[in-house]
Amino acid sequence: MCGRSKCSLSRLEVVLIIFLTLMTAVTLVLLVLHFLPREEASAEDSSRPTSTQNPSTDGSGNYLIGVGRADCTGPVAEIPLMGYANPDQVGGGLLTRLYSRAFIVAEPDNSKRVVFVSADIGMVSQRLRLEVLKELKSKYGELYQQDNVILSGTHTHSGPAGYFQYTLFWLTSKGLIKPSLQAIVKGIVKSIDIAHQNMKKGRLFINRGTVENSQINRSPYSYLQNPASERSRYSSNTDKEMVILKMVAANGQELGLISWFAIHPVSMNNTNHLVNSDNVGYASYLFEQEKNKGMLPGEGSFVAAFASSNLGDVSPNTKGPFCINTGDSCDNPQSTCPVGGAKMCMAMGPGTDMFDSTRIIGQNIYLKAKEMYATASQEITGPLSSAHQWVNMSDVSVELNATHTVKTCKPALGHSFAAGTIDGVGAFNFTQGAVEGDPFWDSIRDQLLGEPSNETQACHEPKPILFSTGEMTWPHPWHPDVVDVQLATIGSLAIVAVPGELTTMSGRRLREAVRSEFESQGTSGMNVVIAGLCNVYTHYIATYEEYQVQRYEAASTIYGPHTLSAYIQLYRGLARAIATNTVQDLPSGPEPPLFNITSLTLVPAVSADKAPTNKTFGDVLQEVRQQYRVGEVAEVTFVSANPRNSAENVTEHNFLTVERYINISGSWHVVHNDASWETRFYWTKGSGGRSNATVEWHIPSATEPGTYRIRYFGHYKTTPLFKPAVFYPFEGTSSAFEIISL
Ligand SMILES: *[C@@H]1O[C@H](CO)[C@@H](O)[C@H](O)[C@H]1NC(C)=O
Ligand SMILES: *[C@@H]1O[C@H](CO)[C@@H](O)[C@H](O)[C@H]1NC(C)=O
Ligand SMILES: *[C@@H]1O[C@H](CO)[C@@H](O)[C@H](O)[C@H]1NC(C)=O
Ligand SMILES: *[C@@H]1O[C@H](CO)[C@@H](O)[C@H](O)[C@H]1NC(C)=O
Ligand SMILES: *[C@@H]1O[C@H](CO)[C@@H](O)[C@H](O)[C@H]1NC(C)=O
Ligand SMILES: *[C@@H]1O[C@H](CO)[C@@H](O)[C@H](O)[C@H]1NC(C)=O
Ligand SMILES: *[C@@H]1O[C@H](CO)[C@@H](O)[C@H](O)[C@H]1NC(C)=O
Ligand SMILES: *[C@@H]1O[C@H](CO)[C@@H](O)[C@H](O)[C@H]1NC(C)=O
Ligand SMILES: *[C@@H]1O[C@H](CO)[C@@H](O)[C@H](O)[C@H]1NC(C)=O
Ligand SMILES: CC(=O)N[C@H]1CO[C@H](CO)[C@@H](O)[C@@H]1O
Repeated sequence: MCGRSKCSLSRLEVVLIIFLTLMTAVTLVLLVLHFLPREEASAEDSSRPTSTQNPSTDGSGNYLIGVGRADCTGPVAEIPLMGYANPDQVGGGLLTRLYSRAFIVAEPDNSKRVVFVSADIGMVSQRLRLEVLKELKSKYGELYQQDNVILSGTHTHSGPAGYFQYTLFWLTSKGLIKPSLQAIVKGIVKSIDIAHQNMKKGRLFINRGTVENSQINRSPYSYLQNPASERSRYSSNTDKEMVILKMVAANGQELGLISWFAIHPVSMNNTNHLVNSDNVGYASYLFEQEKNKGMLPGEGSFVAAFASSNLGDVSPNTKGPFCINTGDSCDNPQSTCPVGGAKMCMAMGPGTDMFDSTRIIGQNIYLKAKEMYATASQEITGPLSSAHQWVNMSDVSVELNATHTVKTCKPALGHSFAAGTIDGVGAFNFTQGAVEGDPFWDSIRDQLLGEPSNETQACHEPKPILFSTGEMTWPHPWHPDVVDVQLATIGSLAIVAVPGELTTMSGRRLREAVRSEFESQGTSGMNVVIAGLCNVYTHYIATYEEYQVQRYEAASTIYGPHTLSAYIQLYRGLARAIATNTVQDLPSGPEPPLFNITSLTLVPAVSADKAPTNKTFGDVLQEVRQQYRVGEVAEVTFVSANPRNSAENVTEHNFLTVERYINISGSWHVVHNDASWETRFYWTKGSGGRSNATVEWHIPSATEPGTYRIRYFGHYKTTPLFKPAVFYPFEGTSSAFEIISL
């Protein structure tokens, strides 16, 4: 290999080697995030005075409330999907659109406001947040800033990657992909714009309930490391509690809801290529379809967000882990199989396939939220507040007690990170629970990336370091030092915005610490929820005890064994500042950096599109049948162009419609679009710029008999000599077909 000062030309090669090593040797970068909710402490919580019961007698609202939803899907083909870090898992079409959902709550005199955004993306990155805040500043001045805007990702593992500036994520995204980043920035800002324009007097209600049969703990062996006395306070090793916030205008109009529930949106597994919002996105879809009657998905004013919480160790794949080769259970401390090792140990969902599992889990969550929404009666009243700090997480001293002070570490990932999880396995022979390094991989690592310093190794004990990312700075730092800690309160509701994935027990400890901090400052009965995947991504946060056994979540707790203790101390500080009205005295901390990232990417450039001889774009290659029954799949294939053209050319593009013929008017009426759960858009690339689009309509049982057709909309690209590329819209239409009754 080249010395750093010599041969800068081959640095690209070095990056590629590192990249390929990372991607294949370690299909690991399971940027698996978590969601989180809160739960069992609920018996105790609900007995508390959650809010003062003094609904305004004149019927006017306690707050000004605005809600908004905007598309943030981005390019649906050829871009790596964010989550499993599987280099083969790139976009190849669309199942459901991705949305940013924004909620603004302001005091009635408009003096203070809080913005909560839940976006159907893997996680919020620092790059994304900085760009959103910059846009907001140019539009709204000081109104929306880092302290009162919370950005949370749902943690779907089926959204486009490419919106990261730290090198580890940059590599696994195959670069910084501007159309991907821009789609999310625009979508988030637009959802906030819509909410901002819609603000009206209204009231907030909170409710809690238990969602059954939808989660398992995917690291139960880690959970068992927590003290028995602590575990005995809870009836389950996952938080089954869902918290919802219902929003209603003073005139009675239903505005929307936010739900916080801890579940990984990994019902769609790492073989999926269709962009979609997974189980929690499907819950949003069902709720919005129910409230926005007669509207197409993505339309209508009611906004329902199913946001992430302490989902770090929570899987939706409720059948549990089995060896896919032998059928044995692999629910063991290393999640390994007798034959084939850890690679064979996978958990599957309750359904017949991943689509079915997504549907079942999404529907469970939706039905519970619907019930809780209908019965929510506990009103939230009182002032708003928000506190925010930037913190160098590599450098936090934590006072455990009067005699012991410990420190966080520079970021590093352990060997078990490369093992992945039962929701998405890694590669090679990495296993979970490794407390010793593997000389083979360590020596490859040392040659390629450099040896971790003794100081960092000691700091992360007992984690055997695979990647000492905090000591890797070329071409930019591999992991963040500076992270956001943020807390917002709306009356008795406290939203803890966490930059990562807390495990179940980590979430319980953090909520309890924040609640008791408020209490000790004289503010009792706070409803504390954890919002996950907020503001900047830092992988996982396991408890100190869980950290000792180094399963995936612990190996991915990047600031070392005391990461959770550090966060607890920091969030207590924010709670204290809010409770004592001293937020303005909090030091703002070191500003996060904005790197000048190269536009170099490994994603193929979009070439000019070509139609087969004697065909044109939108021509039908494979027709529908003449007749279908409900429950069947209508399918049509068109001459297509790269769907990335449509993301470049227009911000919100719809790829397809299913239309019904209305006899009386003699016109076609759209019944589904590309955001519909019932439709799937597959794109397959051929050679020489040729490609096909196949649209499937999984005909739901409620479909009325009649005459239907399917249409497809795209943009093709031509590259005239010496001129910029031109994009032309085109469309295709299937033959009409009949749906006949059974
Ligand atoms: C993903 O789900 C499909 C079913 O939809 C299944 O056939 C496949 O084995 C699963 N793959 C993994 C890696 O879980
Ligand atoms: C964060 O702290 C570490 C350890 O003290 C230090 O090396 C690093 O430069 C700091 N980073 C920033 C951005 O201040
Ligand atoms: C302080 O914490 C350390 C580390 O957990 C523990 O060993 C020690 O006993 C504690 N001291 C007191 C006084 O609680
Ligand atoms: C993992 O694989 C490498 C290369 O095949 C081998 O040298 C190493 O011993 C293996 N490690 C374990 C723990 O099996
Ligand atoms: C770590 O310490 C050992 C023994 O003190 C020393 O031989 C080795 O070079 C050190 N490694 C690094 C990376 O500093
Ligand atoms: C960013 O980097 C590019 C190429 O390395 C350079 O041309 C450009 O001037 C840099 N931009 C800024 C704002 O530093
Ligand atoms: C294209 O159309 C022309 C004229 O109709 C015909 O002669 C030719 O055979 C067609 N080519 C193909 C590949 O179908
Ligand atoms: C549609 O209208 C035509 C002409 O009015 C009529 O003949 C036909 O039966 C109608 N079809 C249906 C399905 O109602
Ligand atoms: C497109 O569809 C045609 C007709 O079904 C088929 O012959 C061709 O191989 C397909 N091309 C691709 C890239 O899938
Ligand atoms: C929104 C947008 O940019 N639309 C453009 C897509 O491409 C066609 C053809 O180049 C333009 O006419 C549109 O304005």
